[in-house]
Amino acid sequence: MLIKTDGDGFNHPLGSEITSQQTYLRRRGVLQWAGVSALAGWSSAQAQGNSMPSGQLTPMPGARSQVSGLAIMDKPTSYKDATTYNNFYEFGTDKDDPARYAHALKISPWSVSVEGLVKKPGKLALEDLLKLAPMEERIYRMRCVEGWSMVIPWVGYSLAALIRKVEPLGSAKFVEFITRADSETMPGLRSSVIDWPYVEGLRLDEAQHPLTLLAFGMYGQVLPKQNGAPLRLVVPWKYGFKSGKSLVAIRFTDKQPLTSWMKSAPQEYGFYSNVNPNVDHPRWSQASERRIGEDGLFSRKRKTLMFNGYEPQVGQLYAGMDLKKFY
Ligand SMILES: Nc1nc2c(c(=O)[nH]1)N[C@H]1C(S)=C(S)[C@@H](COP(=O)(O)O)O[C@H]1N2
Ligand SMILES: [Mo]
Repeated sequence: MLIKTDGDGFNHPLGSEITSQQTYLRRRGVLQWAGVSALAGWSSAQAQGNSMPSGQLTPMPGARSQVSGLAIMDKPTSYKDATTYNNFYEFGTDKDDPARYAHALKISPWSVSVEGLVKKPGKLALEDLLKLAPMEERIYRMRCVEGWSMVIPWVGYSLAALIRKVEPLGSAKFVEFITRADSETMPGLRSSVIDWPYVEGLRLDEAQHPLTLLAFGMYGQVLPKQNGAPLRLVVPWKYGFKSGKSLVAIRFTDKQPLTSWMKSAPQEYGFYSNVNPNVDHPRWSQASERRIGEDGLFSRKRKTLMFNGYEPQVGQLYAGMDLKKFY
């Protein structure tokens, strides 16, 4: 499989260019999105799927994030690469499968069920989730365990806002994330690489960390389906697979969840999966990475940073832990 890159062409608005008018725009965007029924807009954008955000998906601007330490110098990955080189095994294991097949995913209506050890369990409609906190734009590094990385301007808000709202009980220690599994629309479910649905998990304090993002958009528009529409997790200091796409349930538990990747290959994928250049995958080094659109097809030029560069913000979460053991 070849990666075609167009190198430049990044021109979405920076947080600083976004004015308070965007509050109006955002509301309008929300309504448009909620109103998308046959999702024709999604499929035509899907078919093009290539250049810049084409303007065919509903705009979803975000205000400059208030979370500190987010300014990074890295150049954002082109929209084309970010939307055509994907891992979304529900649609197949090739990098271009999600862009080809995810158009079939039905995202309206959508709701997320909040379950387990919380005072306020229940189903939250997407429309309500969109209004739960102000949308922020956050440019995060994303590093896949396979050794490539991207830089993506996400739009969303801290998962902590949702967690506060549902009021976890004192006994809640972990959060499990369950994603959509629909054999009608997801050809990948025929394969048994993963015990579907795709399940991920975090410790409660990791889930509450301000960097942990509940994302609804990217590049100033709603998420394309191949990137996890209508909402996904983004945990920037962990390997990409911790960031579950197309979430349908969030469950608070007192036991460490058994995630899909732990089930399928426990020696290779641990619960924590923090980006760590000092702990190699059993089959390959994690010391460096290839930035999509920047490096040659097979060369890895960048040194991988501890916690993907977010050590100042998240290092404390792991103080005293042996990260070789808790990989
Ligand atoms: N539901 C679901 N979520 C998923 C995956 C998946 O296969 N299914 N793949 C993960 C992996 S391995 C990566 S690297 C990221 C990729 O996100 P992106 O395609 O938006 O860059 O999504 C993660 N979330
Ligand atoms: Mo990944």
